[in-house]
Amino acid sequence: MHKRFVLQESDNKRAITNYLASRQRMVDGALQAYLPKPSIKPKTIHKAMRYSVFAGGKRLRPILCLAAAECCGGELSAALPLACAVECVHTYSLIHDDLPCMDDDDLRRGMPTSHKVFGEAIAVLAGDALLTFAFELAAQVPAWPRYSLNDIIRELAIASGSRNLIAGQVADLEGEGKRVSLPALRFIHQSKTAALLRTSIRLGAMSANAAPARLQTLSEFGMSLGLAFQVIDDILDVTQSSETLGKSAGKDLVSEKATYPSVIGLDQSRKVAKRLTEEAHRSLNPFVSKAGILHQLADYLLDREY
Ligand code: GRG
Repeated sequence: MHKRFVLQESDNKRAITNYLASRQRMVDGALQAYLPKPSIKPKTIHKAMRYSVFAGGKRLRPILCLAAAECCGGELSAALPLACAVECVHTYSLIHDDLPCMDDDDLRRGMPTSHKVFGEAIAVLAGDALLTFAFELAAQVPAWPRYSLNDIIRELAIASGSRNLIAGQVADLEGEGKRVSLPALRFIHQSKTAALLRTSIRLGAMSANAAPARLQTLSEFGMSLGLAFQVIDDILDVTQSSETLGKSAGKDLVSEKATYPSVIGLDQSRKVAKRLTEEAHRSLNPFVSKAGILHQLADYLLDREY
């Protein structure tokens, strides 16, 4: 490979790593400020909420929300409550997914899971409280000329509800130990992963009062990116260690979960992830040059190791 190209590649990698670190700090600072303090009664629940939120997640959904707002010419401060709201929904889903009655996992974000630390009842309640808190956060944004507060709340509710996030979890649980077709697997990925990713991006765009055509473009980007993200998650489950992932690796195989590698094999899964990422890039064409950071995030996610 040409030396200049190698240099440029490592510069790009450094730039995106710095970008992610600075956005993570911004999101962490906002979550620190927004979440009820651990000294507020009942202390146990507020400690449990904070424990999982600050256990070390990548903050991918809030970062995408902020990036979409920026690409549409919006203010980061306007998108921040929504960015934090999607992270709260995401963290709730992880706490509940780890419960003994679901995936029964001991490790998440490199730390013992909520029910291991606080017990099952408090873990259920911490998840419930984070889901509810997400709506409290979303309800504090103003209306924008094109998007009412109803639109915002409805967007978050639909992505988190029984036709998306929960639909995916139900189909995932019901598919365990069974032969799952590729369309059924795509439905699981679309619902349990891509819908919330897409909504994170849409909420960012809505906070920038994006024109409907722009919102549609970003929805398509979010869906392809979300599907690619889950295929990569499936691949990492079989190729990486628990230490690298911060969660139990190889779990999908043990619980006989339908995944891309189990249905079409690792090589084909890598091709699918690449194709979906290319689709995500293509869907941004109408943005011409204004979506640079979204392109970079898509490439970063394809190459990620955890
Ligand atoms: C509603 C209980 C319930 C579950 C919904 C989201 C979910 C279904 C289950 C959680 C486990 C899982 C495999 C979700 C798919 C999405 C996904 C790959 C989550 C992990 O996201 P990352 O890698 O996690 O962004 P961090 O910890 O970095 O935030």
